[in-house]
Amino acid sequence: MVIYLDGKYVDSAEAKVSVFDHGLLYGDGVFEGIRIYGGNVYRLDDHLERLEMSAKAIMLSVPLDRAAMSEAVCETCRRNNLKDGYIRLVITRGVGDLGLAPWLCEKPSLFIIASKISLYPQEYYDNGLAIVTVPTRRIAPDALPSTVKSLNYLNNILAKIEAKQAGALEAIMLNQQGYVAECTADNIFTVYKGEIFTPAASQGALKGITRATVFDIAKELAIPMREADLTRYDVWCADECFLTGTGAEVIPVVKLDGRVIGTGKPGPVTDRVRGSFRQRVLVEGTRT
Ligand code: PXG
Repeated sequence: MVIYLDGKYVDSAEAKVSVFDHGLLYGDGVFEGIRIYGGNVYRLDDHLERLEMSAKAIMLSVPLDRAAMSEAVCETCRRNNLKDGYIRLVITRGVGDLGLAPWLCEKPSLFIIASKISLYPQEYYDNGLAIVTVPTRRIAPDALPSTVKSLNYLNNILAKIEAKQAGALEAIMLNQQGYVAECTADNIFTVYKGEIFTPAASQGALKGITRATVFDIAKELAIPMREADLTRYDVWCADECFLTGTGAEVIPVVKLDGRVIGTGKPGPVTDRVRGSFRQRVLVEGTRT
């Protein structure tokens, strides 16, 4: 495997960062997870824009401009002959000393991995996921904006451990007020009386690229959709529920906290959104 690392394409065995990198020492950095379908990088510009904004929010400079970044992503895919897979783009604060001070880190480090992805098993797309609500809360937006896709995923990881302990593959994280924020690596949606609802970023949701696609799909299919404050009750009593993420794409949820959602089978709105998503990824995207 060939990795892009700070301007060079190197073998994965040589792709190493320092133990003094603040990305490792403090989770000081930002990242993106991007998909490539049939040689087209899905919504690359949107991902690069989010990366730039995440970096701006933590006062980290992106080493390359948009065009050069785009080219580096495509070239990494080409060098690995990757047509379908998952791209991880990471910018760390770079090498510093053992103190927190980011201004002592001379230059940020940028690396790009173009690899395969492990998806949820197909049966969950066909039959839906059973998920749980976990005790670990989403970090409050006034502590760390949920819109920043940072290298600090520890609370999501704790939530993921709690999900596993409860026998679930994904989990709802609530915000400090007890409203549904999102899942550990996916945005969440409910369908109620023909309308789609999803928590706002102000409630602790990441502005997911797949989530943005669902807004576009809803518009195209003339399905009413809006952001709303959701409680667990709203999810238990929804007609349908689904999750979205770069890795998960669009996946139905049929149970939350032991309560069957709707009919207990993936619903018609979820199916339409999923169908439209599958179409879009095949035709949209930046050709590598
Ligand atoms: N919320 C959180 C907290 C996330 O980390 C999403 C929502 C969905 O956003 P996108 O832009 O992907 O539609 C994410 C996605 C994976 C994976 O394997 C995904 C994420 C992080 C790590 C792994 O799908 N972020």
